[in-house]
Formats: sequence, C-alpha cells, structure tokens
Amino acid sequence: MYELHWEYMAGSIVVQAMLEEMNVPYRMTHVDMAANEHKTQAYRRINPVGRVPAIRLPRGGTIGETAAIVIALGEDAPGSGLIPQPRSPDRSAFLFWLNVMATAGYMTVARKGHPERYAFDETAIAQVEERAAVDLAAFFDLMEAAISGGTTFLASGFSALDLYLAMLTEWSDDKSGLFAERATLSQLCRAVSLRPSYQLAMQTHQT
Ligand SMILES: N[C@@H](CCC(=O)N[C@@H](CS)C(=O)NCC(=O)O)C(=O)O
Repeated sequence: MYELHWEYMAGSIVVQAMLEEMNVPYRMTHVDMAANEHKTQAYRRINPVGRVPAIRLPRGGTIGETAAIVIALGEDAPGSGLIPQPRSPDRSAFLFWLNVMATAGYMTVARKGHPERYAFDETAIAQVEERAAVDLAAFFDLMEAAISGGTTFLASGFSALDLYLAMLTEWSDDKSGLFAERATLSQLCRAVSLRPSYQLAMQTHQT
C-alpha cells in the first residue's frame, strides 16, 4: 500500500489527488511541520531533504519531491493517463512543464510564503517577498500562454500537470485577481476543481 506523508497546503494535494484518480489503496500520515516534525531524525530517514510530501511505494522505497512522486505514480498506473508514458508523443513536453512547475512555480510560491529564508534583515526580506510576487505573476502568465488544451494543460487531455498547476494557485492571496487576468488558467482550474479526486484532496489539505 502507498503511504503518503502529508502536510496542509503542500504538494501532497497533487499526490493525494493522483492516488484517488488511480483508485488504489493508500494511507495518509500527517507530518506536523508546526511542531518541526519534518526536521526530526525519524522524518529524515523517510525523506533526507526534510520536506513534505514523501511517499512509500508498494514496489519498495520511499521518495520525496512532488515531481518525482508524480512520475513514479504515473508509471505505476500507465492506464490512468495521468502521465504520458515513455516514448509517447507528449512525454518530453510533460517532463519539461512538470519541471518548470516544480522549479519556477513551487519554489517561487515557497519564496513568497517564506521570504525570511532568503535574506537576513527586514528590508531585504520585504524586498524578497515583493520580488517573489512579481515572479509568481510572471510564472502564471507563462502558464496562461502554455496551456494548450483549453481546460487541460496538454492538448491531448487531462494529466497530472492539471492537478499540479491548480495546486500552485491554491496559495494565492488574490485568486479572483489571478483568474480575472488569466481566462485559460481560470478555466483549467475550474475543471480541476470539479474532479472528485481534487475535491477530496483539498478537503484533506485545508486548515
Ligand atoms: N521541492 C519540493 C518542495 C516541497 C516543500 O518545500 N514542501 C514544504 C511544505 S509546502 C516543506 O516541506 N517545507 C519545509 C521546509 O522547507 O523546511 C517538492 O516539490 O516537493
């Protein structure tokens, strides 16, 4: 059985939604980051990087990093259509955009949410946060232009990229502004929000 180590409002939203889409049994283990559980020796044995999410796979082994988990799960369930399989025409574009979302997307969300981790004094911290907001807006503009299927990121249809992109919008403090200026992103996120898998993951992950 899969065991998902999760925290509120984390990449585990995507992972839980994928497990639901795959219709496989899984167990959820909460990592209490407020209590610094992710920094304990016990958790570092699960994910040496000390970040959430992480997942234990039925085939053996435990991995972290949301993008790596997305690929591992998609390969476990080739019939689910969640990721294009090796040698399929969409595979390279999928890997490219997944990595863009993981680096330019997730990491910018993290910088905006925790600017104190990127600078020492208060003025610099405020500037880091301001700059992260600018970079995040540019990231969502890039996504708006890159969505090629209307309500799905890939023209070929629904994939884990849709779940990942919708998850990145959940941290926004101005969702109506974000969507008002980006009609295609708005349509995609609406389609994702109607999926029972995503609805369940959001119920779990909202504080
Ligand atoms: N690159 C990681 C980022 C995960 C991440 O930063 N998760 C946050 C929770 S949303 C975390 O574990 N933060 C703990 C820390 O940075 O110390 C991924 O894609 O999964």
